[in-house]
Amino acid sequence: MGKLSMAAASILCMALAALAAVGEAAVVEHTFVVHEMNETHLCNTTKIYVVNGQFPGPQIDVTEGDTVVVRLVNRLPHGLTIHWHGVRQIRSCWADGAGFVTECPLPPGGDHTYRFNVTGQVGTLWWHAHVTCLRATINGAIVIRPRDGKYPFPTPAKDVPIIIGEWWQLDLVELDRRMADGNFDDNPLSATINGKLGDLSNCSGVPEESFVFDVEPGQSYLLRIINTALFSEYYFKVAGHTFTVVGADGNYLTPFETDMVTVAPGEAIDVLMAADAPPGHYHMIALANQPPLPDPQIPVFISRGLIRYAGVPNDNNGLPVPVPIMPNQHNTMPSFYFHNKLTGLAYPERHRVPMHVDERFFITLGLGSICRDPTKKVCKRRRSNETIVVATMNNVSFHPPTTTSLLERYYDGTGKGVYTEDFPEHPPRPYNYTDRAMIPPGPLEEVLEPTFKATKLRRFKYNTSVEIVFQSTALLQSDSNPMHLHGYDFFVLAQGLGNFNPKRDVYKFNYHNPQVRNTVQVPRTGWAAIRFVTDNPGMWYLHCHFEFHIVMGMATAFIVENGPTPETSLPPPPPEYKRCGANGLSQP
Ligand SMILES: *[C@@H]1O[C@H](CO)[C@@H](O)[C@H](O)[C@H]1NC(C)=O
Ligand SMILES: *[C@@H]1O[C@H](CO)[C@@H](O)[C@H](O)[C@H]1NC(C)=O
Ligand SMILES: *[C@@H]1O[C@H](CO)[C@@H](O)[C@H](O)[C@H]1NC(C)=O
Ligand SMILES: *[C@@H]1O[C@H](CO)[C@@H](O)[C@H](O)[C@H]1NC(C)=O
Ligand SMILES: *[C@@H]1O[C@H](CO)[C@@H](O)[C@H](O)[C@H]1NC(C)=O
Ligand SMILES: *[C@@H]1O[C@H](CO)[C@@H](O)[C@H](O)[C@H]1NC(C)=O
Ligand SMILES: *[C@@H]1O[C@H](CO)[C@@H](O)[C@H](O)[C@H]1NC(C)=O
Ligand SMILES: *[C@@H]1O[C@H](CO)[C@@H](O)[C@H](O)[C@H]1NC(C)=O
Ligand SMILES: [Cu+2]
Repeated sequence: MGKLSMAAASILCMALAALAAVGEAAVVEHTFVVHEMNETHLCNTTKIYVVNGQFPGPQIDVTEGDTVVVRLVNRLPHGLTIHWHGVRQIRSCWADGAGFVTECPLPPGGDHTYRFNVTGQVGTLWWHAHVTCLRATINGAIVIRPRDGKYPFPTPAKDVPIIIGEWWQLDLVELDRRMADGNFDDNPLSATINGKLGDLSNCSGVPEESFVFDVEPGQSYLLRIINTALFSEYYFKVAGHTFTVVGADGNYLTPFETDMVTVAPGEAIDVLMAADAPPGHYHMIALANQPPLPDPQIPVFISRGLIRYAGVPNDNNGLPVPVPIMPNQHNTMPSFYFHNKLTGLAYPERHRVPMHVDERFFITLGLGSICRDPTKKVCKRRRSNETIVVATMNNVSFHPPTTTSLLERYYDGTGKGVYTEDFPEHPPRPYNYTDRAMIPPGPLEEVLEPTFKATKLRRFKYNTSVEIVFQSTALLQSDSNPMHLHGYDFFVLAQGLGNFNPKRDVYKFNYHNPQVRNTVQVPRTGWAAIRFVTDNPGMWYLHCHFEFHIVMGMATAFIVENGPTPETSLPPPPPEYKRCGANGLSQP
């Protein structure tokens, strides 16, 4: 889409939304045709996978309470599912779209209809492919507007998605294969903002196109910042402007002022930006952060865009265009400070934190290795080619099924031999989780590194209050971990650096106005505590949203049993649901 038609389209969306808001709940219908497309960046034509010829894909605009119906037509040579990231899917787990967890991928040539309601959520969510790495280009925003048209902040003149992503030259299916083999040396070529690499990238001096956003002086804009990247957390700034953070993951936040937003893969952050600077042009920048050495290093990923005030000539009156001053890419502390400042906008009836805990988990997140030869338990470790590097939760690396879906097995009562229900409540042995001496070439990791693959899930009775403390470890690397739970929003009670200490740290828990999220960025060498009540029956994927971590096994799934009534139970699969095995549904 051109710059102008982009702007025109968002104005049209606004107008339609305003009309819809006054009416009854609507059915919002889309057809997503997924196909291959050639796109050229940096003098190289690459085959990518897209929906309806768009990267990022089409935006889904709804008003809270609407029903969404998406017909998915698969014209790829690969299997495919689409996940509606953050949509609570209350009693509609069948439509969650998690490959091999809630359904088998739709085979090439197939079509499939997803139908679900968007209830009790307002703000920004998104959708993406949920098999292999296809989500790098198969993704888009879900914008949910309030039914009464009222925001708990001044109504913005316009809203715009800021979809931060990556441009890959490597075929995404090939990338997935390589990551599953423990190889995480592949990198994207560049960061993108709304699909644009930006003018800091060029080939033979010809700069790449930048994302451009046109503003009117004095107006206020709602930026819906979504991180769809496979790899990195991003810092986002606009020169000469500050933001008021007002929402995240389809929930409102207590507004606060900042000049920088941090957004991890899976997160969606809503901010207001007032066009209150002297009229001119201003650069925006999205910059990926990463831990410093001795962690494995990636190149600098950056995309630069532009804010243009109306009435300012194209040459910005001959003045230089201000560039925001970004933090050092190796400094991950701004992420911790940003996430630590978020609190929920208290709605007493909906957002009451359960004060008791029925089941308590302490879950370590890290890497490990298994022997390449599956018959061996002993092999040369430390990234030798006798091992495959995997990712773990409580020292279990998730092994997803490849020909069946966990939800169907659970529903049919045929889970035996496919999964067990003994995902551990705590790591098998305590160690100093955040000791950076475990990062190679450190001496400490060798005894802790061996691990194993298994399909260990956990089953909960309906209406169980669950608390999880996630602990990011420094085992082989010291990454943060954006943990995402399907089918739920949870309270983020607290986060901290170092090892979680229950005696000291429970006093930090915020029971008054915690943020309500579907993704929590567990800080690098730190922890985060969440709580939720199992009020939505089904099979719900819990995983890190760094793609290499999920492919390598940093995942599990929670089974939530039916409650006592039909209103608290998962209905049978809807007629449009396609069972594994039917119509050749199985592997990609
Ligand atoms: C992409 O380009 C290749 C090589 O020129 C061509 O064979 C292929 O048909 C193109 N694919 C599409 C979808 O246009
Ligand atoms: C979605 O909403 C419609 C209309 O209110 C209702 O008939 C339907 O049962 C709902 N579906 C689910 C899964 O709750
Ligand atoms: C172009 O991209 C392909 C992968 O699609 C890669 O193999 C090749 O090396 C790239 N060429 C250049 C000049 O970067
Ligand atoms: C092109 O990129 C190179 C290296 O990234 C940079 O040094 C050069 O200034 C850029 N040229 C243009 C015209 O942007
Ligand atoms: C593993 O690495 C060694 C030494 O670099 C090499 O000789 C051997 O062929 C490799 N084995 C495999 C299975 O790649
Ligand atoms: C854990 O490791 C960190 C970093 O090396 C160190 O500062 C801390 O003292 C260690 N804690 C314990 C209990 O050994
Ligand atoms: C994980 O379990 C393996 C045994 O399966 C053990 O050797 C290893 O030390 C454990 N690692 C951690 C971090 O607990
Ligand atoms: C859920 O459990 C709480 C107490 O733990 C109880 O007060 C409430 O009535 C239960 N709700 C349902 C729907 O079972
Ligand atoms: Cu992770």
